[in-house]
This record gives sequence, structure tokens and C-alpha cells, in this order.
Amino acid sequence: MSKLLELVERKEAKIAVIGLGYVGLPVAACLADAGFSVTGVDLKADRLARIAKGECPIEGEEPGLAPMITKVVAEKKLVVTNDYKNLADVDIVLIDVDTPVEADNKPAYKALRGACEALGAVMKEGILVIVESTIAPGTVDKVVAPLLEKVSGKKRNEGFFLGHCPERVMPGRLLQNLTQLSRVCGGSTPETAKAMVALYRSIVKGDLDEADCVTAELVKTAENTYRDVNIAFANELAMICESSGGKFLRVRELVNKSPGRNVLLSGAGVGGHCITKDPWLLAHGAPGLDTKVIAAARARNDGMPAHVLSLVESGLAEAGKKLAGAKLAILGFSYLEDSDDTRHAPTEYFLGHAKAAGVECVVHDPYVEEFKGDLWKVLEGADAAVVMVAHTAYRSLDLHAVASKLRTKVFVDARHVFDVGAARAAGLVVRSLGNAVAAKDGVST
Ligand code: SAJ
Repeated sequence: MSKLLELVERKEAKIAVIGLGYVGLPVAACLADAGFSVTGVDLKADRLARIAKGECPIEGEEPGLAPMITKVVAEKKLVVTNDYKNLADVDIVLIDVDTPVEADNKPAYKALRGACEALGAVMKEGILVIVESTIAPGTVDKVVAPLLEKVSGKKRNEGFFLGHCPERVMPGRLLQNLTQLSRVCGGSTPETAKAMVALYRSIVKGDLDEADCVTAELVKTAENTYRDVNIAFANELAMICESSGGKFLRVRELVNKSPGRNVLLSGAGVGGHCITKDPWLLAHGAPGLDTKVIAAARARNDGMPAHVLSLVESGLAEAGKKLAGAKLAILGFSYLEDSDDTRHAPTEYFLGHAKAAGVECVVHDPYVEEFKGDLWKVLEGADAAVVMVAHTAYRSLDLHAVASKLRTKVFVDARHVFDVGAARAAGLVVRSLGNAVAAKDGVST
């Protein structure tokens, strides 16, 4: 490992990155820009072709990434391939493949296993293999190491070394997060962790904390599970406020005045590919344990689209309309405000519940190609407008104009975008997540 450390410090270590998605491509480009020779590996021919031309295949605004890719490809510091034979002489490999959970909420690791099998067949003596993908606690020890040993015939911590350095990237801030945020460098030996710190120090300004692999696996899955559990609490509190006559935002504001409290925002549900799967990865780290809190939080958050539909039903009832046969205008499809990412979008689950209830839905979303149409046409003749995503574009909506378009004037706000009083003053029958139909205290805030 001391030889490898020297190569890293001299920027002479040959590096490969397997998986050139929104995690792998930025780190490959950054390491190349820092002076390393980097080989990027991916299975998608069109993605490789675009990168080989110096283009950035990642959609959406990613400040600084496209010019960096153009530069390092032109300098031949980043080359791309789909042939693992080109990795025979690399010193360090980063694995950045997707690690979804299956229908049973357990990881199958198809892509991870594939990468390990292909790499194991060609990797040289003394290589350092670092998994950056989010994985369940114990995966390096029980999945990655045995597979590499079996395929390569080498022994862990002798013929090869292992690391886990989970990423904290965010679409829209890929380079910023990659270069600024702290990272855990989990090594299969203390010397390995030190070599990882030296490697990442060439691109990361944040803290680089040495650890073992299982600690790194626990940290990443725990930080996202922590968020999911806290969102679930906010959602449950919002439902309690609805029943007890409270106003969620006001309660949240006053609770958060108490030191050490930070109630998050209730909403129409939890989407995305991080927060929805990482809790199951964390739970997978303790197969014998009944991880009640994790499962209950997931169930609460997954139940929010159905809860929003019950708010719609309540508003329609007040307006003398049944749910079945109603037509709804759905505002927002992506999983996150001002994003085009639709993975595990709560609206998708809402539409399933609505269909099962015999409700017709028309969707609008300014960021999602399929739903970019004219909002006023979507609202025209609907029985309710349902705000599922807090896109900035919706915040300036003239609620009187919305009311004039609706056939039945019901307005459901599942993301705390609009003031309930203002919506009512616009002539709308309002249901707002976390607000009792008529807040008992009557005090408006
Ligand atoms: N959500 C709520 N209430 C909240 C916060 C989020 O309902 O108070 C919902 C959002 O609407 C969305 C989902 O949860 O549907 C996830 O939102 P998110 O803000 O957690 O965004 P993600 O999924 O992109 O999470 C990422 C994660 N980053 C990485 O995995 C590297 C997460 O660790 C970060 O905490 C999060 O971004 C962040 O803080 O921005």
C-alpha cells in the first residue's frame, strides 16, 4: 500500500471509474482534471460515444461539468471504454454503479456483482477497489470481497485492497457537492483508508474521515434513513394536526424554537432514488433485527399520496361532488421541486390510487417533458386542483384565476405552498396538508 500511496501523491496512479452516471462521470472528470490518467467504463454505447467527443451526457444544469469533460477528454486524461481488458494495468478502481433494492426491498446488486466479476478477471496485483455506490452495511465484506477473491484468485488485503467511500452528490450540484462535502474513507485496512484520503484530497476540500468499510456503509445509509424517519414524523404530525385542529406550519415553527428540534416538512410523499431505498439498505445490514422504526417510517411516507387523495375526497364532498367520476388537475409530477427527476415520484403513486378510485387526472409539470403543457388548459373544467410539488412556478399562481377555471372549486395543497386564508378568499374549497378543515383556534398566522 505504501507504493500505491506514493503513486497517488505523485498523481501517477492509473485510475478507472466503472459506471459513468451522475456519480461516476463527475468523479472521473475531477480526478482527470487533478492530473490522474483516468479510464471510464460504462456499458451504454451512446453515453461512451458522447463522452469520447468531450460532451456531457448528463441532462439538466450541472455548473462546470461539461467544460471539465471537454478539457480532460481533449487532454486525453480521461478516456472511455466498454472493455474491461483496458483495466489490466490500473492501480485504483472506483465502482459507481446503481444499487437499487428489489420488490422485496432487498438489494440484488446485479450491476455491482457484474462489475466485480468483470474486474476480478483482469485486475492486477495490489489494486485498490473502492465502491462509491451506496451499499448495505456488510456488503464489502460479504459480497464484494468474496466475489473478487473467487474471480481473481487473489486474497483480500494481500492481492488486492478494498474501500468504501459513499458519495453525497445531488443532481444540479454534482461538482459542488463532490468537491466541497466531507466524505468517509472506509478502508479494508488502516493503510488503505490513508491511501484513500490521499486520493480524495486531490479533489475534495471537505473533511476526509478515515474509517473501516462497515462504518462507511453505515454512515451513508444511516444519514438518508435519518432523513426518511424525520420526514415521516413530520407527515404523521401533520395528520395529527388535521384531526386535532392544529396548523402544521405554526406547530412546526414553534416546536423548532425548542433547542435541538428540527421538524422537517410534511408533504405529498417521499420520492427520489436515495431516501426511498437507503433505509432498506440500512435494514439489510441487520437481517435478524425487526427494524420497526425504518419500516414504519417508509410506510408512513409511502402512505402520503393516498392521504392527499383523501383530502381531495373531503374537499369534493364539501362541494357536493363524489370522488368517483371527478376530474383532477395535478400540479407537479417530479419527485422534487424545480427538478425534472421523476424517480419514485409521489404523484405516480397518487395517480395509481386515483385511477383505482375511478378518478380522471390531468397532470402538469413545467420540468417534465410529458407534462409541460399549458397549465390553464389542465385546470380548465377540473373539479379540483392538487398541488403535489412545490415548483417555484406555482408559487405565483393567481388563485382567483385558478378558481375561475375550475368546474368545482376545490383546491388541495399538499406542499404548504399557499396561505389557506388567501385560497379561501379566492372562492376555493380548501384542503391543505396539516391544517384542520377549520382550525379550532381560528387564529390566523
Ligand atoms: N421531502 C419532504 N419533506 C422534507 C424534505 C424532503 O417531504 O422536509 C421529500 C421531497 O419532496 C422528496 C423526497 O423527500 O420527494 C426527497 O427529498 P430530499 O430533499 O431528501 O432530496 P434527495 O432525495 O435528492 O436527497 C438527497 C440526498 N443526498 C444524497 O443522497 C447525496 C440526501 O442525503 C440529502 O439529505 C438531500 O438530498 C438534501 O438534503 O438535499
